[in-house]
Amino acid sequence: MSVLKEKLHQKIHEHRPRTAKLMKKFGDTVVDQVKVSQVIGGMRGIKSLVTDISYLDPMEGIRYRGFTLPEVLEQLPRAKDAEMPYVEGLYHLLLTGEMPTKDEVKDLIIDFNNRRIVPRYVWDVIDSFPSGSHPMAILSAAVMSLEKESHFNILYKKGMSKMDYWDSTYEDATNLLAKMPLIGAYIYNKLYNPEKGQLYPDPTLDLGANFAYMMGKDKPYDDVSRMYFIIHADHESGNVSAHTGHLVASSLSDVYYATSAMINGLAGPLHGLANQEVLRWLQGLKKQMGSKFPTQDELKKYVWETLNSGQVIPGYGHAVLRKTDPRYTVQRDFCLKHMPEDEIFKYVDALYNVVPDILREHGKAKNPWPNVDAQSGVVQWHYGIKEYDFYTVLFAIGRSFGVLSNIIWDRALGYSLERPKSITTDMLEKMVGISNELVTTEELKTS
Ligand code: NMX
Ligand code: MLT
Repeated sequence: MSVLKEKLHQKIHEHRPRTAKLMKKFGDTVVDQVKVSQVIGGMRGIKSLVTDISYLDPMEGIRYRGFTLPEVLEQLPRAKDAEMPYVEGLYHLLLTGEMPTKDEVKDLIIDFNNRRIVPRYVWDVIDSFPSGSHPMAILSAAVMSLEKESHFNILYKKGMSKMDYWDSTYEDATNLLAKMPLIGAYIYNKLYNPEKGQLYPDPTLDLGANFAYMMGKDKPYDDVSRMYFIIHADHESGNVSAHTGHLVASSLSDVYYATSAMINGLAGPLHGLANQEVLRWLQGLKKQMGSKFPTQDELKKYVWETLNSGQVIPGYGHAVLRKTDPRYTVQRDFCLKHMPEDEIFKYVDALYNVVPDILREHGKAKNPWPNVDAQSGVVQWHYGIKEYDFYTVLFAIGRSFGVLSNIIWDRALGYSLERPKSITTDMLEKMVGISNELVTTEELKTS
């Protein structure tokens, strides 16, 4: 058993009685109440999931296992010449709640390297996609094609005990995580850099550096990859991708089904795809401006035009956050250090000075501040990844670390099949004491 797996085993053993006690002794204690607006409005804010991997405070932003992002980036072990820590160390932190030692990370890097080999048929699946396919669709299918490798499924069919579910889930999850960057890089090269041909990983490199190598990028793209995968890893359990992964896995579908599903959820423009939308929207502005940098008034006009045509401002707003996303700030600090003169970065910064006030004046968005996606495409663009359709694939590789860590713990703690209850509109109307009479727009305006 690897060092990480042994530690995880111990943590699971210690944690199980806590969950069992809550269920047995306090199962009837009320945690939350549900309003009509929440039932209709995407269940916003209802406390109905448990995870210890991360917690999102609306004002402070994300904490992984109690650590803020700056603390995570500062305290996780890193290579001698690196600015950003090893992604493998993050996996240790998410799974165990403890910062790993350098030796523990080294052990894990070797373990990941041993699990990297991607079967030939996955390349065939990717190669068979028609041109014009979105990279997220290809990624989802590539992950799905690996399903037959699932240890969990083999052991389930043999009658594995519930107490052991976490073990083969850990094996499947770690195998998949080790392969994800290779699959991502292969998709990129296949779509946008076909002359590169077959790709071979460098066995001496950690996950982030190897991804940079496979993308054909020099330093500091290794640090960009590490930063990118780490900051996108988790955002507690209720976001669409994490929740989808958890939901699908709750039926004991294996991690390949669950990860493919989470990728599909991430591919929506209100979620992970917003990072490509930001770049598309910025390019629209740049096209209008030609070689001239926009004035504040020109920026304001562009933002209002987008809103008045019924579209959202990509990269702004959030379902939970009510302040600037710390993931935005981490990337902004990186940009200030490495690319302060980058033109697109200047656009993003200039927009930060006008968008929040406009969104407040517009009066709809509860959070006028930027989220992670407002900055992430800029960094990729700067390092030559200009095919912005690809950006959400990078988000997905990072997000897999959080989603899969959660699924391993779901299995360890025996979390139930997810199955909330739905009701009809008639029932809702009866509950609030109205019948389904015709409602006029006038009545709604005055109420
Ligand atoms: N631009 C314009 N309108 C907005 C924006 C925005 N950036 N954000 C929210 N609104 C609108 C929203 O469409 C809704 O309008 P309506 O009443 O007509 O349906 C209203 O404001 C209230 O929405 P909120 O309660 O503030 O936001 P909600 O929790 O429903 O949605 C997002 C959250 C993230 C989906 C929303 O802010 C949005 O669409 N942002 C732009 C897309 C984006 O950046 N998504 C990425 C989120 C982060 N991620 O990586 O997943
Ligand atoms: C995420 O990282 O999942 C997004 O910020 C969306 C969310 O938290 O709802």
